[in-house]
Amino acid sequence: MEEDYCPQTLEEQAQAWWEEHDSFAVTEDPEREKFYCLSMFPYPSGRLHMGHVRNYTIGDAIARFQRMQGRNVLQPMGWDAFGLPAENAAIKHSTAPADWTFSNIQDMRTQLKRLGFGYDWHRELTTCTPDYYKWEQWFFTRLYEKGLVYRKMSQVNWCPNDETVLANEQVENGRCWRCDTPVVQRDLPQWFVKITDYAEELLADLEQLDEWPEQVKAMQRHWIGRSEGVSIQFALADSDQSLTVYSTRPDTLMGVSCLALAANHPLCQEAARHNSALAAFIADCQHSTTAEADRAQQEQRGQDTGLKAVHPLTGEAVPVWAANFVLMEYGTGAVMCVPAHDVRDHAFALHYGLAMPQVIQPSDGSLVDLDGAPFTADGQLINSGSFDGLTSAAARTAIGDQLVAAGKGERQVHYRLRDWGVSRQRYWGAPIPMRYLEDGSQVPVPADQLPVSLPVDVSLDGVRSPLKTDTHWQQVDHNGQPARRETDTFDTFMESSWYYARYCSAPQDAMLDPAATGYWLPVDQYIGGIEHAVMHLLYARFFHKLLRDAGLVSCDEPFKRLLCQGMVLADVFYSIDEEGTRHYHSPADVEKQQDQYVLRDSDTRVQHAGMSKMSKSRNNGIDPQPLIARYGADTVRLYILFAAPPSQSLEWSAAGVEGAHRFLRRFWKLATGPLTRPPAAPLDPDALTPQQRALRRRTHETITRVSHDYGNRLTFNTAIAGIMELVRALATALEQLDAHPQQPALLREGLETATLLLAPVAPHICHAVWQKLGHEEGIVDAPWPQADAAALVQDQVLLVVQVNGKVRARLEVPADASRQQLESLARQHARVQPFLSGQQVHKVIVVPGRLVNLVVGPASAGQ
Ligand code: OV8
Repeated sequence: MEEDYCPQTLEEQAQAWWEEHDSFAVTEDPEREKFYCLSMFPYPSGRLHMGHVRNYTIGDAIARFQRMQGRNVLQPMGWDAFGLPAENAAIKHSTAPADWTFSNIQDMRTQLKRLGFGYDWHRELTTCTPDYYKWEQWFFTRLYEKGLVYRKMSQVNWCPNDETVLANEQVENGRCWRCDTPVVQRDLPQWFVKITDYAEELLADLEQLDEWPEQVKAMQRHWIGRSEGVSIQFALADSDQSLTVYSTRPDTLMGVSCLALAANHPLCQEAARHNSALAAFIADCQHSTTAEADRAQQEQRGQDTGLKAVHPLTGEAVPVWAANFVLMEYGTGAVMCVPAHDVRDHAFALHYGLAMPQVIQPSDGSLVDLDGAPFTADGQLINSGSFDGLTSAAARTAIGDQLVAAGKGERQVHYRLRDWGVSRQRYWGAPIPMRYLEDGSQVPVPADQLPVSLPVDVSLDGVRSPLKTDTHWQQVDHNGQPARRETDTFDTFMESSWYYARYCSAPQDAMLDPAATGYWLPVDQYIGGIEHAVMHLLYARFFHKLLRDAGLVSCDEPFKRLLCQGMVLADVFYSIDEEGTRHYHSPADVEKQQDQYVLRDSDTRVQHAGMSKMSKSRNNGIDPQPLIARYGADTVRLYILFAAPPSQSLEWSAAGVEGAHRFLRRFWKLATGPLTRPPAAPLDPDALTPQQRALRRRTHETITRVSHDYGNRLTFNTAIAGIMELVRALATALEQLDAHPQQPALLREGLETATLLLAPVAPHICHAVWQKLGHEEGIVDAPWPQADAAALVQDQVLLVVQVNGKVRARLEVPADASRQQLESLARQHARVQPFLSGQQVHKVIVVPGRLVNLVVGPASAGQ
């Protein structure tokens, strides 16, 4: 009979069963439809946090559901093992990054197994091992040979604390995204991969991704930043030189009040030789510590260079300024300023008292107050000579045409996207496989000398990469010539740009096996955090196209459907000490007494500061491990999926975890009671009472609903709510187990269904129940239940009977009853009769299938 629910034991048994049967190992099977379910692989940072648990629970539920649909499901796991955190931790704990990393991997793998995730561990990969990064190095040298890789000096964002170059995206408000140190500018030779060659395709193919969140596609579109415009030539007065500017608004050309140059533009530097104010301004700009990404946003400052340009259409003189908001790295290092119609130029002109000629007016002819704000929208041209009266769109064509005809302009498409700088000056990364010969030339490492292995037995002092100081390692023979190795390593986004493909098969002698990638790719479902919307997801799409062009994969896009999970939030609590310092307290240490929050086992009051993302700084992280130990993996999984739809933020609630656990106990009680006995009589749907038919309908409706929620909407929360209702209904019906010969078989069907439906979410308990119900096969391989169309037919409906608008009775009636039948059933009902006696029915309102309202009043005499 009923057993206690003991998650620790039954979860261990289920996991042992999967292990023994190697349940999650898969191979290509052209006969079967494949499903590749991938969750973003973790940085092996120490222990799993709740964001990981959420990510991997969502992925596992999808994978298990798809497997029960009969698909050949690949769900792999691995380690994004290079990167700064390992180096920083190694410095802190005086270990080598490799040791720290591998020990974390051990711990985190154990945790993932404890959560029961169904990974094919045979495919586990670790990006810091030479057998992985060798192929990345090989591919890089191929790209070099194809002309898709180059080295150039460029101003980079430099984090003085981490001693590394940061990509623009890694600079947040002028600070390092990892350690928050203010970023400075520095010139260094860097390796770049030509992502801009693929800008057009990366943009166009977003259209194919109809199962990606619109928000992510919009972010990528913005990041690529395609624009159509005209590059316009301004001759320099008294010189044979000219300046070229690019503008998407040639319709405003007649409103130009100056040209602005980057401080390090050669013409500026030249002019500064005779202009000390300009020289001082340039020097100031170069000492600016503002990261490139943020410079465009800072206060506009400038200095007149004294140079004059010639307006290409009017011939008028246009002053040339140096300005801090123009970047040499972007476009030509020169822009045209149109203060009346551009926000930044407007602020600049206001600050320096520059002219602000209005050349566009609103199409409705209304007036614009340029002292307040520029008019940036499209409109109609004024003060523009022969172009007056044209719309902005027409003027863009007309002015563009005239510039082109005069040889002073060219139509161009531009992108905001820059080439991908992949060099990092840190140690813990894949060495960039390039060498420098004594004559200064650069050569790729020959394929037969790969990998360039990273020495792992090192000690870190936290200042310089061991590669930079190890001259022995740096020296190498290149076909008989002395050469020096590149000491920079790859950006870790290189490793994460192709790992999904390496999971498909990991040959010893090749980067990828096209037959295997052809079968498994694209990934059918990719799941990960929204923080990867631009960088990782754009680099991986780019890399995929490079792999395709090398014949290593055959589809155009790596990830068919994308789910970006929401954040996990938790309560923030703090107290303030005598010195006024805030101390954050873990939600686990706080309890509510009456209406106040206090620290557990003390009467120290704490303040509640709402909910926010779990973070170390606010001490509001909830460690998954103790929860798993206390409640079991199924409870944690169930809670996480039940508490919120996957793409929304999840507000952590201890009471919610308790609730999930209670449900599993109820389910266990239902499943281990009398229903484990096989029913004496098989289910005969025709022999059911109306009440039993209703329960059976609920069972089958739940199948329909849950299938749709898991498969299409990915809303596990609503699916679980449906299963919970079904379990509740079954538990109630269990009380009348012996009331009807069909009842045991009916409940058995309901219970088996609920178990199958719950299996993707809480696989351990469902595995155990399935065995108790006498199934030899594991529930992982059980086919998904199908709703029986006959059971879904609603042959009875609930009719509400009102007398003068007040509900007096509810009764089951045949779904196809006529109005007349409904009225007569209502009148005859025992609960209704008393309200009719001595009364006369004046009016009857019938809403078929729902309601009968009898309007009655005193019987009038003579009737
Ligand atoms: C909390 N290795 C990279 C990475 O992000 C992925 C690679 C493909 C570039 C957790 C935090 C508070 C997600 C994350 C990712 C996955 C692996 C984190 C979500 C943020 N979060 N939500 N709640 N507890 N590795 O180890 O950081 O976006 O999808 O799982 O994360 S990672």
